[in-house]
Amino acid sequence: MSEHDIILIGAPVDSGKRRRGCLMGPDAFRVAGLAEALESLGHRVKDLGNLCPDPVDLPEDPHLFGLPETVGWTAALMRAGKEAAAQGFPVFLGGDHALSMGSVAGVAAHAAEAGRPLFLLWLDAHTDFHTPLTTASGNLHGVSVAYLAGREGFEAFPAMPAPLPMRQVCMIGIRSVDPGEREALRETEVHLYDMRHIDEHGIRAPLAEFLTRVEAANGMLHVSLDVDFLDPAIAPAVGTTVPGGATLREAHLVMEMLCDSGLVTSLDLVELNPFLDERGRTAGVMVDLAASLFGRRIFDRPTRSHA
Ligand code: HAR
Ligand code: MN
Ligand code: MN
Ligand code: MN
Repeated sequence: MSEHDIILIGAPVDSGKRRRGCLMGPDAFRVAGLAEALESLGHRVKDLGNLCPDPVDLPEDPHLFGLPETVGWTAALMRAGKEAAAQGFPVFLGGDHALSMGSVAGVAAHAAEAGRPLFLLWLDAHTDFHTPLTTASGNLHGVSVAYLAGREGFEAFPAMPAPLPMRQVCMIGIRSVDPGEREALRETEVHLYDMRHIDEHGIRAPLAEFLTRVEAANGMLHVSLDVDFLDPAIAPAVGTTVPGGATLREAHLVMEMLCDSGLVTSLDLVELNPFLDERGRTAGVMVDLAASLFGRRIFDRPTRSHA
């Protein structure tokens, strides 16, 4: 993989759900040695430090948790993401998954200006396809993909500058879907691979198929990696553990294939709650996965090994 100008953007978003702790995520990634790992792979790394949410003049919504703060984060991250995408390879250090409304929207705005389609790889136990109107929990980390797709119910949020066609979205690792999400997803052209699909066919085939489509479209590719994509046995530091997740080997293969493809242009590392970690173990796994995405490998192989 070629060298990148990597821009680390701390996004200590903790307003997307009730259980606190993700605000410590960006610093846990730093302490676990993310920048050093990426530099050792030959990349230039600039850490912008942690962002703050924009102040917004909006009342709380009794049905939703942390709406004004989450709207403020979306605005701030959208701006920062658009700017960083024009300068290098943004890596958003979360922070809970509500941050992806801003990060992906910003990158999408950049892609639209560059005249390229943006594809989104959502590595998660959850589909995060609720809207503020359908969520039962009121937790806004569960609505990010719906916002990015331009679904209704987001009037309080900044307008999504370039809504993503769902056929450009691929979800892998899915194993917790609410009825409202399932129904809404059925109406879309999302490429969705649940854990049963992975068990039956392996993780390589669906990812290779998606990467082929990204390449054929000359697309940009944003990867959003939720800690709970991984099995809780290897990644306990997340508030919404779901058993039966990706193994360490599956996750590394995904990252190595993404690296070989040369197609990834931005990345979120989200939902790490260091308060729930065991001696920094989960933060370490996430840093290792990021290193695989940026070129760490056991031996060199021909590039484009997914083709
Ligand atoms: N679907 C559930 C809800 O809306 C759980 C969402 C959990 N989301 C995350 N990120 N942890 O994927 O409340
Ligand atoms: Mn998520
Ligand atoms: Mn999740
Ligand atoms: Mn390819």
